[in-house]
Amino acid sequence: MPPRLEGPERAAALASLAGWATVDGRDAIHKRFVFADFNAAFGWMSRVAMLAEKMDHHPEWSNVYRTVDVTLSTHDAGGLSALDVAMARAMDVMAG
Ligand code: H2B
Repeated sequence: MPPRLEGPERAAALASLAGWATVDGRDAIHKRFVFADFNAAFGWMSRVAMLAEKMDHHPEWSNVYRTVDVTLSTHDAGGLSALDVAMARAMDVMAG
């Protein structure tokens, strides 16, 4: 498990992510994805789920119709790590 991101490395990683915001009260990031419809949302979740298994790194997320709220944090590290940044980037790419 990678260490928590800190200092300038953390700031640079956060600045490089579009639409992701830090979460109040914990070291995590959040983004709301809104898709065309439920099928697009759930299809994306399925593809992300397969990647998450491959990475052994899993999002906290919830889905309502075409909206998916995602929070990323590395539980084993107690905060944000490079794995969360990699997962955030992959999610953005997969969302198109
Ligand atoms: N996902 C996330 N987001 N953080 C973790 O620390 C984590 C995980 N740890 N998925 C993995 C699974 C760990 O529990 C297993 C045992 O490798």
